[in-house]
Amino acid sequence: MTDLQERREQTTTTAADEWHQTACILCSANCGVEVRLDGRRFARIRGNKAHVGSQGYTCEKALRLDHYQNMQGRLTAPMKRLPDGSYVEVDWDTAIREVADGFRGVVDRHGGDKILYYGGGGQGNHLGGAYGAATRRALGITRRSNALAQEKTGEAWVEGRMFGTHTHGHFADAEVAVFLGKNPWHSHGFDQARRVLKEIAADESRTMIVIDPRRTETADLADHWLAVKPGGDAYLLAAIAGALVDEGLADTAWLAANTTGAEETMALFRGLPIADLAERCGIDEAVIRAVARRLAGASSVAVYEDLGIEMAPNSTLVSYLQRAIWVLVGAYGEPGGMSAHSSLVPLFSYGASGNEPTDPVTGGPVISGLTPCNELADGVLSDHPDRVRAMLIESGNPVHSLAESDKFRRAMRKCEFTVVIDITMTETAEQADYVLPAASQYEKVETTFFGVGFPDNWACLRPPVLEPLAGTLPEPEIHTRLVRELGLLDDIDIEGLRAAADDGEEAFSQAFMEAAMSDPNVAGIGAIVLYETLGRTLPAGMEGAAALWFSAHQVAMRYPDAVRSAGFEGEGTELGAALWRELVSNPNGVVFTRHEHADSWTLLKTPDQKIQLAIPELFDDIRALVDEMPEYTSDEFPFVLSAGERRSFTANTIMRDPAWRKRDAEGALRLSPADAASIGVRDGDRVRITTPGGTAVAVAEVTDTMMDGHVALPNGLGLSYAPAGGDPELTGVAPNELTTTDWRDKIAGTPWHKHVPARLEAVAR
Ligand SMILES: Nc1nc2c(c(=O)[nH]1)N[C@H]1C(S)=C(S)[C@@H](COP(=O)(O)OP(=O)(O)OC[C@H]3O[C@@H](n4cnc5c(=O)[nH]c(N)nc54)[C@H](O)[C@@H]3O)O[C@H]1N2
Ligand SMILES: Nc1nc2c(c(=O)[nH]1)N[C@H]1C(S)=C(S)[C@@H](COP(=O)(O)OP(=O)(O)OC[C@H]3O[C@@H](n4cnc5c(=O)[nH]c(N)nc54)[C@H](O)[C@@H]3O)O[C@H]1N2
Ligand code: SF4
Ligand SMILES: [Mo]
Repeated sequence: MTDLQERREQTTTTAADEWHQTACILCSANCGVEVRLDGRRFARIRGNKAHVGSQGYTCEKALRLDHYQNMQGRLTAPMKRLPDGSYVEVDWDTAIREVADGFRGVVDRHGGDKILYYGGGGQGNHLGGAYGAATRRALGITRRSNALAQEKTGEAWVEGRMFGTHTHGHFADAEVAVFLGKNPWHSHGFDQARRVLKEIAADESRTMIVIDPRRTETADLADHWLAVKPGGDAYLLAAIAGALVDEGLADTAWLAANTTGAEETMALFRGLPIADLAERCGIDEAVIRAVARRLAGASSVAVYEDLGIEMAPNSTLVSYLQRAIWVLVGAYGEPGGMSAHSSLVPLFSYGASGNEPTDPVTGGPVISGLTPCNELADGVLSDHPDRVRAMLIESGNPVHSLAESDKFRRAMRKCEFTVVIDITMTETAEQADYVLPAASQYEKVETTFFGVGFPDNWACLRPPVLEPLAGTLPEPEIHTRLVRELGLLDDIDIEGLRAAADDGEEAFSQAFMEAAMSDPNVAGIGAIVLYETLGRTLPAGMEGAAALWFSAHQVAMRYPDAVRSAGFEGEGTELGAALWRELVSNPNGVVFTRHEHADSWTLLKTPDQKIQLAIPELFDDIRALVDEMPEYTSDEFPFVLSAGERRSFTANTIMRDPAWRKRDAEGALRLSPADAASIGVRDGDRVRITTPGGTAVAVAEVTDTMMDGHVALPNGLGLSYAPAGGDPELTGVAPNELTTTDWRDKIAGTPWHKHVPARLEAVAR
């Protein structure tokens, strides 16, 4: 038995006293956990101390993961929609044949570019998307989108122009940490967030700055909580940038050496009316100047922006302004500061930055290959000849998660052919022509590509804890069957490659490279060729890891020194092979690159490997900030609703069973005491919320953490769920029944979900 098989034996034994290493899939942190089984139940769950990133840390949510794994309503057979809207079970062979035929028909009638591929991964499952790429290739699908195109595309638009790549802060070591529209106490986003936040708060030499209208749990730990008016961030940040330049705090020598465009950018900020901007955003000028000085005086500054600005007015502009600020103070490339990083599999490509194509139907910018989510449904519902006619959706729930749920529902029904791959009958699956049941994230090998660490970056390939539930298949198998049915494997010498794989990695590597050179299809559907060949030599359950073989070799080729510093030995393909072996056999995760700080500069992808501080396309918008700040509220809709807050017991739509929530059972509408009094509601009363998009009733939570005029609903509520033996029940408000697709950023098309005008009324008791 090989070492690998031995480890696999150890991790799949079902002895009740055995701990299985896996990860929490409820947010991007993917903390390592260990579970003990009782049959198929997760009897005990604890943090995995040996995990490379989380080192035993978890938040309260991980302990409730049995509600995911053992939810009611798991699909156990492919479902086919009948003309009356009901579903019948079909066997897998029939489903694969009919799905392949259905898509082939759309390709014949309209072309593969009229099919939309949506999703590809949630918080903890990104392997399926790697195989989905092969199905896209097989069908000629070029249109893509996923949740990133309703949050991070504005940021990517900015980062592509400034750095040509993604940057991230090292909060564990930062002297000054800034959270901008981000509540890491609940939403995490970096390893061991609460531990890090508490450390910063306890250390007098370090400073935490939180910019958020709500006094969040993170704000409570901050040295400076800037309670910005909702939507006022552009004004606040312009004022900080203005103060930096005014007071001569910009690091001009550093800027001259490391950036281009600094002078024109400083000229733009010089002389901005700081007092006026301060008044508009609701923050004292003295506080703004104090923050500017603190940033300028710090040895390291790390900044995290998130949905509070990415889903609010001026979102792309704010993404730029915050970066301009930390570049002005020279906060790039220092230990504890901001840096580019390596990736096992990059989530974004920046190749077209500055020259983004537009969607042929909606005209929106296609950033990193993604059509803006807010334009998808409108495009389908239009009569444009190039509109999308079919959809393949996997591991995403766009009917629930995208603006104006009903519009997406109608768009799906208007399509000629729609297929959803999910583990259960979601709001989106309920509109599909076929639903293919996937194995859960604990029933197959999985990983996340969210890793953004620097100087060390890690990845964790988790072996399955359980066999797939009967009737379900892991995505790699589903895509392989589809691609095979589409005939793409017919001309590839799978047997020959399999034989090479049996002869060992070196033989396989050579045979695969030769095959890829002689037939472009081999590379095009590479994940599936790897799955069918190398994958078959991996221990049972690990086949789906095969797609990462290529990624491991690529990382080793791109960053050989950093991979060697991380402890791997060898040159060329030996180095990649060493990394691959460790990845596929270490369930505690692997540090795959260990960089020098100087690498921050070589990792930049700008033509001159300097930071491009100026984005002239945004300069007019910055000049316009001297005008009045627009008010989006009115007499009809006097409140600003943040539709989709992260809380203790929210996890997008991954957790459907409402019983997983230990508090805030229905997901309350939070509002300030003064606002509650003004509409005559008390804690626990019902409130009707009306927006331009719709209306809903929520339970009220009166809290002095909310600013007057600002109210918030949680994200991920309003899911239907049938408890064992019971009828389906809807708990809480689905936020996108209240949003509209036109309410969005003019640059990236990202929604303004944090800033929805709303009216509130007490519902009679
Ligand atoms: N518990 C939990 N954690 C999660 C998730 C989850 O569902 N549940 N989802 C994960 C995902 S997919 C993501 S993208 C992240 C998101 O993580 P976050 O962005 O941190 O989460 P939110 O609570 O949606 O928004 C952050 C803050 O924005 C503030 N805000 C509202 N309006 C404004 C404004 O105008 N300006 C500023 N500056 N702030 C404003 C809100 O008060 C809120 O505190 O969380 C991840 N982590
Ligand atoms: N109004 C409003 N809307 C929002 C937000 C907000 O704050 N406000 N937040 C937005 C953000 S930041 C995000 S990231 C999105 C998230 O929304 P989506 O991108 O739609 O993702 P999830 O809700 O995580 O849905 C994941 C789906 O994957 C399914 N699933 C779970 N495990 C597996 C598996 O192993 N295989 C397959 N095939 N499927 C699986 C689940 O059942 C679920 O249907 O929501 C967005 N929508
Ligand atoms: S929800 Fe996020 S932070 Fe909490 S345990 Fe899971 S992965 Fe870790
Ligand atoms: Mo997200």
